[in-house]
Amino acid sequence: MLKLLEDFRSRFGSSARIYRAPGRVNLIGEHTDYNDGFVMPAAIEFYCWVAAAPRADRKLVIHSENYNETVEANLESIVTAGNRHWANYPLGVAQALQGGGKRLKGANLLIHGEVPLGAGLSSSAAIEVAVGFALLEQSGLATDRLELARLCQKAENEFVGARVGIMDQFVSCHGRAAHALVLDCRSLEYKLVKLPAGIQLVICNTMVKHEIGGGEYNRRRAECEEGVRKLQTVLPHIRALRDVTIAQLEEHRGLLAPKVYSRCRHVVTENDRVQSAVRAFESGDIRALGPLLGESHRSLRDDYDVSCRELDTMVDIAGAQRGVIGARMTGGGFGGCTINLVEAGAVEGFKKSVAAEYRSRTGLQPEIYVSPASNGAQEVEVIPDSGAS
Ligand code: GAF
Repeated sequence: MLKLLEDFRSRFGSSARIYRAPGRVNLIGEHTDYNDGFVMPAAIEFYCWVAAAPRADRKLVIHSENYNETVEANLESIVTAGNRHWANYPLGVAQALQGGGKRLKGANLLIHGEVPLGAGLSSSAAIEVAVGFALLEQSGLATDRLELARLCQKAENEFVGARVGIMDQFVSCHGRAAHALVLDCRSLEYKLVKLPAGIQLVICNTMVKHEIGGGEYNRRRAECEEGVRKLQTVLPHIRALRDVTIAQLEEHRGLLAPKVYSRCRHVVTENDRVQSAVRAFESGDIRALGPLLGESHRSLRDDYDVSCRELDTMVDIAGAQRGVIGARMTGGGFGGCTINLVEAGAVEGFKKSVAAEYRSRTGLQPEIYVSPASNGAQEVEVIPDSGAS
């Protein structure tokens, strides 16, 4: 990250401190976070990096290396940078932090994101959390990670306009090397699950992102909310799909439109699968994860309807490879990536044959990443003589 410091000096004429926050891959528990349910993500070793130094005034000057563009804002009155503009993420976070009572100081920020964009690996949470962490530290304010995750989610909900759940921001703040998190998205209590040493997380990028994604995401949320409203007429105690059992859903199926029933069935069964996956990790029964990941994918494909041909093809190819414990789509869907649990000794062969077969079946060249689970947001000390890059 010496390069980021050098770039900062030539752009802003001063030294800087460096912060980073990771993207994530979700092992299981998809589209459950905004239903008060359970998720099992891990932070990955792809980060958004932020170099930051204070300013004497109350301005933010933010340069993105990825977009080669600078945006300025006045902390007294932050306004949107325009529809779908990258700067809405950092600006929204500044706004949310101040709205949460944090008096921020002016700062120069240089941002370098290495989480692949639009791949479902949460480049947006990474930039939000990295900027939020940097702004708090630069302003001399204590960083409460739970509060930071909540405010970053608020920024994305209200400033960017995407009704995402808390999973991505939470794991970008709380990730732990070599572990996945099991998060209860209602209480926001979590525990760490150690990932077995002989298993690697292999992420296959289909290299497609279908445009319908954003609108469909909000539509799925609305369908879940409709399911809850209808079920509340007979189950008044429920607050979210998290509170519904599969037996209750089947009993009251007649109250729901067929599509809404399917959406609810995905969420209810997916929450159960997360619990089964926790037991499999904790008891060391890693093989049990295979069927759970497979069922999760089919449920997302058939009941929740958020997969696509490329994701299905990638999962299908992976399932036939040697040393694969399990495979499924990961993240919001409509393209993006799959997560594959692969025995360490089989990873090189897996990468080669999956890439070749995916290319021949789709005409697309996939990217395949192998990432250990990483730590959440932190300041990074750069020691000039260490050869750190
Ligand atoms: C996206 C959202 F940002 C998350 O909150 C979550 O809902 C996920 O899709 C689906 O599990 O990443």
